[in-house]
Amino acid sequence: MDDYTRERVIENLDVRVIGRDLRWHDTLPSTNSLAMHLAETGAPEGTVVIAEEQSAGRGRRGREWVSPRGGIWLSVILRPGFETSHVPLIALAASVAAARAIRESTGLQAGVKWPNDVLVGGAKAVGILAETGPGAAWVVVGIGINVNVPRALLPADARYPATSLAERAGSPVDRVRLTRTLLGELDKAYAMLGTEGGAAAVLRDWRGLSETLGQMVRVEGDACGFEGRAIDVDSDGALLVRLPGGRIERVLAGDVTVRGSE
Ligand code: BT5
Repeated sequence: MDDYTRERVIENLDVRVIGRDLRWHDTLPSTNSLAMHLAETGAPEGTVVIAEEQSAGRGRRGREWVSPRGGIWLSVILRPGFETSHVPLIALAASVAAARAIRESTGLQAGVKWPNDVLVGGAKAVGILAETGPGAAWVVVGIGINVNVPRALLPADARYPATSLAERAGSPVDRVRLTRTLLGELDKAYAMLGTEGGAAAVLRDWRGLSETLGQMVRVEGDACGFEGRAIDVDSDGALLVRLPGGRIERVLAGDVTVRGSE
């Protein structure tokens, strides 16, 4: 296994905000849960919580996130000064940052899938969970990357196939380099979001890495399911899906399976 330590991750780390304070744990129930508690009790923006393993990792909608040793499991505390309607863009920006970091540090062709997964070879290598405090006083962005996680430990769901970077690369991946690159990319993306025109730039980057747009998709929302062609993301991060009759649905939350380009 690679030599994954706090000291090696923070050595001369060149970041403006994200990763200024790095809390490292061997095992936690969930880095998001601890980061939310820290955010509630005043931890500064940019604080990052890392665990080498999570015993109760969480996905969206109360789902489980499998997080054994060998992965990168981290959460970032943000205190965005901008409108709450931009909060979904933070998760999109995080998926762009994760895809870029994977490309830069491994050469693998990572892409993004709406709402905020990162895929490698069409399978999910990264999951992102953004959770918002009262009045959007804070946002915790949790990122889980299957780096050197053995294939056998990942869930086997044919609709949402999972993969690890080591599986795709054919050899173990250096988590120190990937974590450092990820924190740097997150720092840049978050700084950009706060600037004039930054939201549009994040959406442009997301479109450029997207494996969802142009595809026929099935959307499962809270109360409904339908199929159509994913045509774009809206300025608030909603997925725009054209139904067979031509009507366009805006999807703000839900799960998407890609049916192909036909
Ligand atoms: C996500 O949810 O993809 C968000 C995952 C966020 C995980 C990070 S790790 C650090 C931080 N601390 C936490 O507690 N969470 C965050 P969702 O889109 O709902 O996907 C969950 C589904 O993905 C599950 O129902 C499984 O089918 C599948 N799954 C579970 N573990 C997986 C894994 N390690 N790799 C790929 N797929 C997985």
